[in-house]
Amino acid sequence: MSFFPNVPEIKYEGRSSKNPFSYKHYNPQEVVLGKTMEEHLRLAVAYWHTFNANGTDPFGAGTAVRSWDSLSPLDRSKARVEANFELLVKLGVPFYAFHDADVAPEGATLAETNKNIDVIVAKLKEFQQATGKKLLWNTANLFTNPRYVHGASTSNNAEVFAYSAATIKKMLEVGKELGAENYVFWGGREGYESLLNTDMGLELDNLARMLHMAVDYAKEIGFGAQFLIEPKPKEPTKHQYDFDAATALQFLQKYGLKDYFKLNIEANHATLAGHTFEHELRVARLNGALGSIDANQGDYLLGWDTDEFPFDLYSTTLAMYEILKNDGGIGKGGVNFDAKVRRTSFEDEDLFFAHIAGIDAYAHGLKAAAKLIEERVLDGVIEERYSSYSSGIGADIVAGKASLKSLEQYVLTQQQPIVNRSNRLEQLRAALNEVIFSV
Ligand code: XUL
Ligand code: CO
Repeated sequence: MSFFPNVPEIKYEGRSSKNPFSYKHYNPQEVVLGKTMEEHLRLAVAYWHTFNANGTDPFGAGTAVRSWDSLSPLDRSKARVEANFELLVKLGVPFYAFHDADVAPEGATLAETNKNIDVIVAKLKEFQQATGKKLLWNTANLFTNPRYVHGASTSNNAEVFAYSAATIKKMLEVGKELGAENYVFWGGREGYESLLNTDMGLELDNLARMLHMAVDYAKEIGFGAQFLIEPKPKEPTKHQYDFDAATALQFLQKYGLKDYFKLNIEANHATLAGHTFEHELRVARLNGALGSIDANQGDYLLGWDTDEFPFDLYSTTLAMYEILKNDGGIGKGGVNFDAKVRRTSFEDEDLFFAHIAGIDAYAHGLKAAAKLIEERVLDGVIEERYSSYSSGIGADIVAGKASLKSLEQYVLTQQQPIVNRSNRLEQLRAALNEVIFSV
């Protein structure tokens, strides 16, 4: 049975194609800087947005009607598994990602929930084997159920901490069973509403305790996935502890967790934190912690996480630039479309058009970023801009040969006034435009 009978397999047809069911830029086997596009991007579909979201917002009901909606909970979950793999095959996307709550209905007890999960995991495994599709990452949803009202690992209620631990344990086992390449921790409700009633020290210590327990258990069961923290500054929590890349890295460092975690950087979370996506990727990269990305984009006119499919070529180009500059590229991570169709795009086909748009935006960004690197458009400018550190007093500073005293001596002996040079940023931006237009 087909869930998307009107959708053909999406192939690369190039720029001149007028077929909306085709890629204009994503050509999986095309080699860019020594690797195929498929290898560079490691594309993934996010289960929750694609198979669970139906367009509800705080003011209105769902607008999308899917064929599985009328089924009983467990049958609905089974149908979604089949729809997931049909979509992956038709899009030619190699990976997917999910939370426990996305794939199986929650039962009345933990034991019942785990039983439901086992039924679905067996089906996921069967379909993975039949199609060759893989799990980029899985995670535990520790934010939807009302028990997480005060947080999960950072709840004031130790019973909730315990329930969270049991849920994470199960999802680590599921990750192992399905061969997940990564495991994500997004602290949706790990934060606080008001400092007036919050023991921030205890909450942060407890968050670290939970992550250490997860590291230990993964070792115990031989689950070799890369662990990832996904920073976000707020929403749903007013202040989230993993605010941004720098904050998450400081936390990992302080609690002796840095060796076990990298970061999953999401575009819309970056902008909510007041950063660009490329800023967050640069911070992660410079700290050896660029693990994976959640590819989407926000709306600069709105202050919340709109999770739109990415179409901004500046952002995808500069994101891919950071990934290409990263040692090993995206590594075990991937480009996961943590993105949802707009509420007004409620037809099944929109799920395909949205992924095609996002995938082509990233393929275009990859080609533009490769050209920026090959032609040294930015490297050349940066090398020249910092050239004062390659010789003379600058070289001494970099080599650690200078002190306040020696630098004072140097300044006192200089006859000429200091001369600065223009940044010519507008010229550089025009050069970037040219590269994006040209690929
Ligand atoms: C929420 C978000 C999550 C994580 C996984 O903003 O991005 O879906 O990616 O829990
Ligand atoms: Co995300």
